[in-house]
Amino acid sequence: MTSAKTPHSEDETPEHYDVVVIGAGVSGVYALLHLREMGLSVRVYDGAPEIGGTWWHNRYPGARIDGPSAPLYCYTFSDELVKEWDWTETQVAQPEVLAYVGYVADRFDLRRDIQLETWVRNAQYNEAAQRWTVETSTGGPVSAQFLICAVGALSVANKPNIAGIDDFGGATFHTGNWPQEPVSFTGKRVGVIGTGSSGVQSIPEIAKKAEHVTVFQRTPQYSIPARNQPLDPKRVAEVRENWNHIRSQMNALPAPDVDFTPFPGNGRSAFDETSEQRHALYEALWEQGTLNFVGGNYPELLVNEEINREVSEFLRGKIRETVHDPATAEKLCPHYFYATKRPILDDGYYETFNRDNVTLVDLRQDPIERITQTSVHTAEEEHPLDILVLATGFDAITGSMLRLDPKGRGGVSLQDRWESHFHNYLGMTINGFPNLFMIHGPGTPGVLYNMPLGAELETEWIGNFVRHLRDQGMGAAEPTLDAEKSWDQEVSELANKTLFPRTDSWYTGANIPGKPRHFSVHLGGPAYFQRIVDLADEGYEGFVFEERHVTETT
Ligand code: N01
Repeated sequence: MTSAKTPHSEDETPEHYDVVVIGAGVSGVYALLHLREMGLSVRVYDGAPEIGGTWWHNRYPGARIDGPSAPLYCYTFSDELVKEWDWTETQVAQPEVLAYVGYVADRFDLRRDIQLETWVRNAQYNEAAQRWTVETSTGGPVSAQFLICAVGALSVANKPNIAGIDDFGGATFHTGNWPQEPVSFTGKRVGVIGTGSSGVQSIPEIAKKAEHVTVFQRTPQYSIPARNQPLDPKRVAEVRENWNHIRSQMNALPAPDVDFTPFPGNGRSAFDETSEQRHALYEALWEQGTLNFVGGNYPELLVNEEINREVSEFLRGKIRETVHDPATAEKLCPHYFYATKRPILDDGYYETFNRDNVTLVDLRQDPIERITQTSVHTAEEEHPLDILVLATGFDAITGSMLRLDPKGRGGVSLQDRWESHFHNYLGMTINGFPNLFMIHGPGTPGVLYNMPLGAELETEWIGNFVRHLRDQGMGAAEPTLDAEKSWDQEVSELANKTLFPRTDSWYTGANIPGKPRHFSVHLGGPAYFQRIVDLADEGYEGFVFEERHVTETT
């Protein structure tokens, strides 16, 4: 199927590929593997010095998988891979996940098509050639018929706009851009701003080393024990033996009853059980820990205020039981609907506030006024610090596409197209940007799905789309504006059945000042993937195909 010039000779300018993939994280690595196996010529660029994407950059202390437990957070496409790779714990730590992605790259000989330490500076659609021209930080332009943006849903670090933040004279680290060299906290006074997943994972680890940790908390968060433990060899053997069945189950979870809730939970209605029975379930799920606190809960959890309030109160009770000082415990108690922000798993987070060397500052009562060379000044106090950790999250889901800012038809930039709304179709394609695909873009289940599996399924769909386009003798395709509108409606309708849009979170863009507010995750889960497969089978409704009008290597 390869139709491009040989991509590796150095005297060709520009080099031509079938596909350029931007990003060598979990998604980009699989995109290369799959599309290359289809016979396409593929080049991958990544700005980092190693592959791994989010697992390369987020190497702060305590970083570990807080999603599906090992061995289920993994690529699913290869039986051999499942048999070869030995995960050690249920909630695997960052270095091990990074090593896994590296292993996959070596195992499938992917590195020769990945160019690291190379930032894509510009990506421009050439209408006459029906190709993308890509300029990078390290060489001449390259051209590709298809552009795959595997740029990460959580990649653009959010640096808070706090007066004086650049004046701080000590070391400042963002959890999402953690340095490669080890950071020593020993004997240091450390301030951590932010108490999302990254803050909750890192604070207990930093507190074990630092002289003192001051936690600056704007919104308290619910967190469930991760209950991390060594992986049981019996469980590993069982998974390996039954991998085909498990893989099919992973993508065939109980179909969501989208008229009621996109989250099937345990399938038992909370209203069919007594208060005692419900509390026994919450207690059992708490003991078990992990994200099963959500998955094993009642289907009403994310759609019914009353049940959500009951669960939220149960979790506040756990905080009050754990934290010795009642005033600190109250400050740590959240009041939003549980799980409408990304659920967090922790290893001793609330217990950390019982330590003598940890202080909690509630920014809602005592806001930060400015940062100086030596201190964070809140309204009530000066907090002298040696190290400032910004666990302040990301311009999520859309930020990395906007940073890339591809230019589509007529030179229109994505920043202009998305100025007030993140228009797209299926979460993967954008009108005016032919032959461009996003993985885990806004409007996919992405961040609320098993991300490696989601990346595989999206990539396979994109591969089939490319094959179809070429088989039909077409040169380009893009979605219609109407298709984008109806997709947007579908994403919003699903979200509006739930409590999600009622909470300020990075799912809605509310964490970034000035960002258009929109709940950008498709809540269909497995139904989304069935939907896009059906759409392909039925002839790609919603897309306009343009005949090929030039040779592909022009
Ligand atoms: O970011 P967040 P994160 N002044 O946005 C606060 C994934 N992840 O990096 O809630 C003061 O959740 C902000 O306060 P508020 C996971 O999906 C995965 O922790 O906006 N505070 C919040 O407390 C996760 O959800 C793993 O009021 C400010 C915090 O900073 C996602 O990444 C590990 C502020 C940001 O929390 C993001 O998590 C870690 C300001 N100006 C993360 N601005 C895995 O292990 C922001 N905050 C797989």
